[in-house]
Amino acid sequence: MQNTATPTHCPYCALQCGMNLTPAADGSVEVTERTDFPVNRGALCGKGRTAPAVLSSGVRLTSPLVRDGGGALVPASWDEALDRIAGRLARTREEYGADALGVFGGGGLTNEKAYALGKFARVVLGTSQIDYNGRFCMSSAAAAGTRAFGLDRGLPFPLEDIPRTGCVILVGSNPAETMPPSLRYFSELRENGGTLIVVDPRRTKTAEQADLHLAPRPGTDLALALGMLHLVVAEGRVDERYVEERTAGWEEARAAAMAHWPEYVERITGVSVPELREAVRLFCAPQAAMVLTARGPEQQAKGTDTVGAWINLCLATGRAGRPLSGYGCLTGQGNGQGGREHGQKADQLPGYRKLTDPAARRHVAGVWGVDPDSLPGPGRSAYELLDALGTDIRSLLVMGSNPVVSAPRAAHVEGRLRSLDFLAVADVVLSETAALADVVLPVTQWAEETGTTTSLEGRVLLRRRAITPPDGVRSDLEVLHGLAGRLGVEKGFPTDPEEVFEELRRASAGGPADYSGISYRRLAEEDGVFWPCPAPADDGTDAATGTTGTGTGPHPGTPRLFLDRFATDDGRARFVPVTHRPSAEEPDDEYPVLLTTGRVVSQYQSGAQTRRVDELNAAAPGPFVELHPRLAARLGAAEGDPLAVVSRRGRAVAPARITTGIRPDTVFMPFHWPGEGRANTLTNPALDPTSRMPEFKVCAVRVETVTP
Ligand SMILES: Nc1nc2c(c(=O)[nH]1)N[C@H]1C(S)=C(S)[C@@H](COP(=O)(O)OP(=O)(O)OC[C@H]3O[C@@H](n4cnc5c(=O)[nH]c(N)nc54)[C@H](O)[C@@H]3O)O[C@H]1N2
Ligand SMILES: Nc1nc2c(c(=O)[nH]1)N[C@H]1C(S)=C(S)[C@@H](COP(=O)(O)OP(=O)(O)OC[C@H]3O[C@@H](n4cnc5c(=O)[nH]c(N)nc54)[C@H](O)[C@@H]3O)O[C@H]1N2
Ligand code: SF4
Ligand SMILES: [Mo]
Repeated sequence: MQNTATPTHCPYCALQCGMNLTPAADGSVEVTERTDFPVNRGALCGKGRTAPAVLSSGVRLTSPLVRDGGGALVPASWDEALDRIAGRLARTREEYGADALGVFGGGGLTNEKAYALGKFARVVLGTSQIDYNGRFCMSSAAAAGTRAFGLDRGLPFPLEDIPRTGCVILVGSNPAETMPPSLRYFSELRENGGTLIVVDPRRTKTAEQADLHLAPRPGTDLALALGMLHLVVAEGRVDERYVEERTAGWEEARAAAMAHWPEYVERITGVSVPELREAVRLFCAPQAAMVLTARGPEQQAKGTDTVGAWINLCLATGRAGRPLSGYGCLTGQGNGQGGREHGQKADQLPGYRKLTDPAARRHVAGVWGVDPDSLPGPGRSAYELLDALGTDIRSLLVMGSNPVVSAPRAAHVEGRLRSLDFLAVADVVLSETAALADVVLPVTQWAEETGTTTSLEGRVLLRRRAITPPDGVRSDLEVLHGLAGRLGVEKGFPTDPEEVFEELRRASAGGPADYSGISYRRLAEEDGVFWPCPAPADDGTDAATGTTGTGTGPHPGTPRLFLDRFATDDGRARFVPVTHRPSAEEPDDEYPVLLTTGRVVSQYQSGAQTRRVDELNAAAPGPFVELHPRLAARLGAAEGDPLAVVSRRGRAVAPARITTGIRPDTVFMPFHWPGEGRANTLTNPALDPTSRMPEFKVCAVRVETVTP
């Protein structure tokens, strides 16, 4: 082990803050400040600072576990555990066919793991039934970005552009809690004279810093964006020349927007006409402006159209594909971006290629050394896959997700998981999902292994191994290698991450997310490399595509996309005509209140990792129901009283947290906890028709006081 600090990145969110890991005297590691990485310049949130706590053996898994005859999980050897998984998967395939095998991945997995997992499903198992938790994350923004721009990269520009633009609209994004070190980009924007508009049904810590806070009813962002576009047209603020030169489809989109009169939009959203006008004035006043969305508008059954409406606003005003202007999505998980590019998604092959594209199948099959016809077609989306467990899908491998806590309609999903013939989970801790498994595999963590992630900026980064893992754990790559061998595929699943990355480069070459010009050596020397980064001819890595490079040395990477043209066939961005529609579940007499869900700063996702850290638990000990004093008074509830929140899916109980910072018609629950206070017991799995994103951000509930 090195005695000096190892520069690496945080295991949690998509900001991928740089940090140094320094070995401590007792063999553990300490997080120390790393100021050379430009994105966070040393700043970390509490989760990043305390991440090493999850490395300690008291809270993590250090031995494989298998179910014994009495149904208890007991320690077993690696051979026994892997043999059992391979045997059961093979038996399921024999009895029911390859599509009875399911694989569920995660956006926290490194690029190497996500790539190997997708290849494992298609090549070793031969199943089409693979998807991952990123479907629950930014899939609506990805679908809308692809539709409008021909390419989805969360942010098409680096964060450093934010302070230099004129106005930013942050829609359903709460970086004060979800990416605290990124807040400085927004405060610098304001110091530079720019304006910040926040759209959120709650007056969050982020909204408190805004020049203008719009608080729409949950699920109505689509109407809000259309109302703003209506005003842009009515006030003569359309950038006609830009629309003419760089876009297509304006007439239809314009007609759709004109049907959304400001007064009508006010009735739908609760945002007043003067507020709408003010938002349009602030957004259109400067030369450059941006719209950034996160999960608020995206996690809706109309998320793709909702993001499309915000993109239309950017296009009509000439604010996309120009310096310091554009639409971006703030991706969430540590490798939320790379995790959606390399093939763990149901319809995808590495390099952001489509599984239905014959040329893409030929290219990737060539790299994998298999017949293109042997590759299965697209499978089901995440919720649909979970919903099919125990019926069409009989055995499941989970790697990097905890759906018992994080999936919508979670009690039902938990039941589906229990109804499986066989469940295997690879995790670092005994998550609520791992606790249901027949075999649990303990894997290495960020600080113990090398790998790459792609941050919310599209910046590919190198995470370095800083310490030796404890005895008894193996990496996810070793797991896939071990299972592939037992299932008769001896080659093609190396355990060395760099070897996997070298293959990923070739598989991605020529695809939309081209990594072929990126190497571990480059990543070790640079502050990351933005994709696309094709390999030049002299690099020798373009053999797979036959593409000839420019001969001008390494490609610099692409921090800014679309400045000359969009990634569509004709280079023009596409307007999509969209119109308002209600949420899948609107309030009624029985369920009169809207529930929305989200995050708090000191817990991460399903909480599997952060609920094992004392300091974070002290700061955020459990679930709560945030509600307005007026609603509390109607219920007769005081601060801290237990409240039952009941939806058509189930009932959850958590203490009241009363605040004027939320709409009186809405309650909010964070989703980080299992058990009685599990928010996802309540959520509605209504899916967006394009992205298949569930409606996490709005459903109808009834709130009741509970007599203890
Ligand atoms: N502390 C912490 N940080 C995290 C995570 C975590 O779990 N904990 N997770 C990471 C991941 S994977 C992700 S995806 C990101 C998510 O990052 P964010 O999107 O910032 O987080 P959320 O809290 O899910 O949602 C943001 C806001 O949307 C608002 N909202 C709810 N309904 C609506 C609506 O209908 N319209 C609008 N406009 N807003 C609405 C909520 O009030 C909330 O303040 O965070 C990342 N960072
Ligand atoms: N109600 C509601 N529900 C939501 C959301 C919401 O806003 N509201 N947000 C959704 C979003 S955006 C997301 S991203 C999902 C996330 O939900 P989950 O998919 O449940 O996310 P995590 O809790 O991060 O789960 C990751 C699991 O993998 C383990 N793990 C971490 N690293 C590794 C690794 O390298 N290898 C392996 N094998 N395991 C690893 C962790 O210990 C943990 O158990 O939740 C979704 N659910
Ligand atoms: S903001 Fe995200 S990447 Fe940065 S320290 Fe916190 S969790 Fe880690
Ligand atoms: Mo996410």
